[in-house]
Amino acid sequence: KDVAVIGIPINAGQPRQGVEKGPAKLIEFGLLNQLEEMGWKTHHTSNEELVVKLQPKHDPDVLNLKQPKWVSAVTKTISEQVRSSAIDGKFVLTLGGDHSLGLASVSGVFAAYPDACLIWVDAHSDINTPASSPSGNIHGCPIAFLTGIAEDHPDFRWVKPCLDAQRLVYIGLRDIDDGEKKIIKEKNIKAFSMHHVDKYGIGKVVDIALDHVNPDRNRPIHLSFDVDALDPSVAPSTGTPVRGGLTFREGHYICEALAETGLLVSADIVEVNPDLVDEMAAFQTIQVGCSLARCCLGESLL
Ligand code: DIR
Ligand code: MN
Ligand code: MN
Ligand code: MN
Repeated sequence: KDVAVIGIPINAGQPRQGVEKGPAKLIEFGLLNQLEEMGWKTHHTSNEELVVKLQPKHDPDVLNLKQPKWVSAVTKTISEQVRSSAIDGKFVLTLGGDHSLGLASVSGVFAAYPDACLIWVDAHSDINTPASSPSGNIHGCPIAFLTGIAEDHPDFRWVKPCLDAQRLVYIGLRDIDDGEKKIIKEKNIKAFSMHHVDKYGIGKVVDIALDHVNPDRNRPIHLSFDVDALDPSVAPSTGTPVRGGLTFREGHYICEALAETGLLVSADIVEVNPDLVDEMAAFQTIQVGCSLARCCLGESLL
């Protein structure tokens, strides 16, 4: 049991400072020790110097996207770390950092496991194309590049369209742009909003989600968990909180149920911003981030 814990301390995919401190805070809180106590051998890479080193001097908007060169350089470089750790047979746990890092984790995991499927737990669908994005923030765009539906963009030509839209499922959505709604409809992407969580309950939602992306339960699974999927009362310190999110247990249930399949090969815990709200809120959010990560790695399985 080996886990590569890969920090991706990036904030360039969105406008709020502080999210780059998320990975270090999760580690400082004791995540590595916790995983070791569960019997995992941990291999940690913080990438702190790397992310700073890769910041270009000049990074103007290109085709509406903000700081494209920095996001591209970081995610491209770290996707290689993810790929090689996955090929090594390690569980890959990436810590964010903003959700533009999905470009690194999903590209890397799908290079190692081309038949994998993706479960994206988020208040947002992060499927804006450069043209549809109302903000220009790249954390709202990773899925558009990964599925190959984004318009050609000079900084993201390295991203292979590795993700079939039918191998993707969303859970927790409640704040989706009009352009994104259109894409989700057109591409017939399976999406469970909070309305569906209320209607069916989280147990049923995860079952149906898996039946869709992984009907024979034979595909490796990558989970990308944006902590803003959780209700802001559970995870307050995040850049774009939205009311009416997953409860503490619903969030943990998703991680536990995926771990229980034995097919989970990698997970992202992203958008923890310890500079937001206040110190208590930050502590609470970091604590939840650590416990979600532990559940992904099998804590609470009997
Ligand atoms: C919005 C917000 N859909 C955008 N996205 C967020 O900027 O594209 N993603 N907050 O996490
Ligand atoms: Mn997100
Ligand atoms: Mn985000
Ligand atoms: Mn989000």
